[in-house]
Amino acid sequence: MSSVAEAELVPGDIPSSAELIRRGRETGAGLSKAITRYQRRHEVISERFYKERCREDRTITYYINLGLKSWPETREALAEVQDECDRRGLRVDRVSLTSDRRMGLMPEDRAGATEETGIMFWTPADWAGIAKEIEPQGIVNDHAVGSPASVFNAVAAIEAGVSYVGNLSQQAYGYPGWSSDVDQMANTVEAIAVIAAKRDQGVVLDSYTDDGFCASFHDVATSLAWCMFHRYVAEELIGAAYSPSFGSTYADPMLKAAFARSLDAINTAGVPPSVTHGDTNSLSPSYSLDRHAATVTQDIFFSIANELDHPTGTSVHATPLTEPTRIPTVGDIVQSLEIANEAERRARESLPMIDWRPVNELRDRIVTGGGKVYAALMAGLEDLGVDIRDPLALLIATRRLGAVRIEEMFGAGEPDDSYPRGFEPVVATNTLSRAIAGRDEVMAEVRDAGLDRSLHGVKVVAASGDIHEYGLDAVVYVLRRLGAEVVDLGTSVDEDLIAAAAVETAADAVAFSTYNGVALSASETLTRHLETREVSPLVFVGGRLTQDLGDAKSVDVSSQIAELGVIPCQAVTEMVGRLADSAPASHRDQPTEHKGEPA
Ligand code: B12
Repeated sequence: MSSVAEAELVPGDIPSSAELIRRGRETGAGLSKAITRYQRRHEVISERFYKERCREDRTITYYINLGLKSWPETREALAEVQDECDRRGLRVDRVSLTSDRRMGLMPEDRAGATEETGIMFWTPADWAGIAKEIEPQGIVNDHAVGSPASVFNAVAAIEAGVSYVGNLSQQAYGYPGWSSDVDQMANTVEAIAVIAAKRDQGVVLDSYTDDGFCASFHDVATSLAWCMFHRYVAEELIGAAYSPSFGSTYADPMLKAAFARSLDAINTAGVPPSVTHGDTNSLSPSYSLDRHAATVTQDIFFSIANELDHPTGTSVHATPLTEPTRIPTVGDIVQSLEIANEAERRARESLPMIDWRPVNELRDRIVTGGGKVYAALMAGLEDLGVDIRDPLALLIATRRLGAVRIEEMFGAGEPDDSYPRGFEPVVATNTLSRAIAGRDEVMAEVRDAGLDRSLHGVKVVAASGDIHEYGLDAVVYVLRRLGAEVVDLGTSVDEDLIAAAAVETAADAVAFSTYNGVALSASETLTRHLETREVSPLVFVGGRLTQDLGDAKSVDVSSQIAELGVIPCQAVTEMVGRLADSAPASHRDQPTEHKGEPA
C-alpha cells in the first residue's frame, strides 16, 4: 500500500493502553467536580446537560474566546464583557479560556519555556476561579488534552467544573523542548480515560477539529472520516463522550451547514457539539474592518439559521472583526456579540425563506465520502501492521503519518493529477480553494514586482515555529516555483533544529514563519543557534511580527528584528528580491516558473 514502514509508525515498546486507561479511570473516579456559577444558574451539574435542553427548545447559546496572560487579567476582562453585555441586553454563555502553548508542558517546565499568547493557570486558586469567579461557563480547550500535560490539565479542568475539556485535535501539536511523541500520546490516552470516568456526570472530550489535521485536509470527506476515527478512539476504545466542533476554516455557509449536519449524522452518542466557530481564515490583515463586518455577519447568520433548523446543541461564535491583527480586546468581543445577538433575531425572522434541500444533499455526499475514507483509513492502518484496537498505537501512528500522507493514502476522490494531492476531492474544503488562490496571488505579486527571476542553485531551509502552516506553504511554493532547492521542515519546529538543518544542508538562507506573538524572541534564539554553529545564512522571518514589550502589548517588532541582522518580511516578495540577488550568477539564466506542482 505504501512505503511507510510499520517500525517507523509505532515503536515496539510503547506503554500498554489497557494500563493507561485503567490508571486514567482510577484518577477520574477519585475526582470531585466543582459546580460553576453558570451551571448553578441553569440548575445542571454539567454544561452538557444544559446544552441538551437548549437543543430541545432551540435556544441559541453564545461562545467567545478569551485568554489574557494570567487568570486575574482574564477574569477582570470577562467581568467587563459581562457588564457590557448586561447593559446592552446581549447574551454570552461560555468562554474558551484560550491558553498559552506552555500550558501543554508539565507544570515544572512552564516557567522556563518561551511565553506566547494566551492564559497561564499558575496556581490552584487560578483554576478554582473558573467555577467561582466568572459568570459564563469556562471551557478548557487549547493545549489541555493532546499535549504532554494532558492528565494534569484534564484533572485540573474537571475539578474546576469544566464540562468541555479539549482538545484531541491537538494530538498533532509540537511543544517547545518536548521531543517524545510516545509520551505525549500516552498522556493523551490516559487523560481521555480520566474524562471517560466522568461521562455520567456530563464531562465531555472536546476536539476543535480545525486546530488539527482538518485544517490541512483538502477534502471535507477526509475531515469527516478523521472525526469518525477520533470518535472510535475516544468513545469505543476508551469510553469518553466525544464532541468534535469546527468552523474557522469554513467560508462557504452552505458547506458549513452541510458539515455541521454531517457531524450530527455520525454523532451516535448525541453529544452536543461545543461550538460552531466563526470563520477566521477569510479575514486578512490587508482587508478593511468593513469588509470583515460583512464576512462575519453572513457567517454567523447562517450558523444560527442552521442551528435553528437542525438543532444540535452547538453554541455559536462570531469572529471579532480585528481577528487578523490582534488578540481581541473587551470592545472587540462585545462588538462580536452584538453582531451575533442581532443575527439571531434576523435569522429567526428569515428562517422560512431558506431552502435546506441543497444543504442536505451536500451532507449526504460528505457522509458517503467520509464513510469510504474512514474504511480505507482503518483497513490501511491494519495493513501497515497497526493494532486498530490499541488507542495509543492509533494515535502515534496517525500523528507520525501526518495529515497530508493520511489524505494522500486514504482520500476518497477520483485520481486527478491536476489537484495538489493527486485526486479530485469529493467535496473540496475551503482550505484547498484558499490555498490555490493564495499561491496564485503571491506568484502574481512576485511577477508584478518583476521578481520572477531564477533562484536555481539557492538552498533554503523553511520552517514554521508554531502550528500555522498556510504562510509557510505559500513561501515554499513560491521558492520552489522559482527553482530554489527548499528543505521544508514543516510546523512547530524548534529554532535549534532549524539551525542544525541549515548546517547540514549548507543553506544559503532560512525562511522562518512565526505567528504566536514571539517574533523577536524567536528571531533572537534562532540567531544565537546559528552563531553557535558558526554559520550565517540570510535569515528571513514573516508571519505576525509582533510581541509584547513590557506593558506595550502586541507591538510590531520588525525594527528590533532587523537590528539582529534578520530580515523581517511582511510579504514573500521582500524575500524573493533579496534571494534573487544572492543566487549564483551561473544559474541566473535558468528558466523560472516550474510548472510541476511542488511536493
Ligand atoms: C489559521 C489560523 C490558525 C489555525 C492554523 C491552522 C494551520 N494548520 O495553519 C489554528 C486554528 C490551528 C490556529 C492556532 C493558533 N493561533 Co492562529 N490564526 C490563524 C489565522 C486565522 C490565519 C493565519 C493564516 O494562516 N493566514 C493565511 C496566510 C497565507 O496569510 P498570512 O498570514 O498573511 O501570510 C502571508 C504573509 O504573512 C507572509 N508570510 C508568512 N510567513 C512568512 C515567512 C517568510 C519567511 C516570509 C518571507 C513571508 C511570510 O506570506 C504569506 C502569504 O502571503 C490568524 C487570524 C487571521 N485571520 O489572520 C490567527 C492568528 C495568527 N493566530 C493567533 C494565535 C494567538 C493562535 C494560537 C497561539 C492560539 C492559542 N493560544 O492556542 C494558536 C497557535 C497554537 C500553536 N500550537 O502554535 C493570533 C496571533 C496573535 C498575535 N501574534 O498577536 C492570530 C492573529 C489570531 C488572533 N487575533 O488571536 N491559528
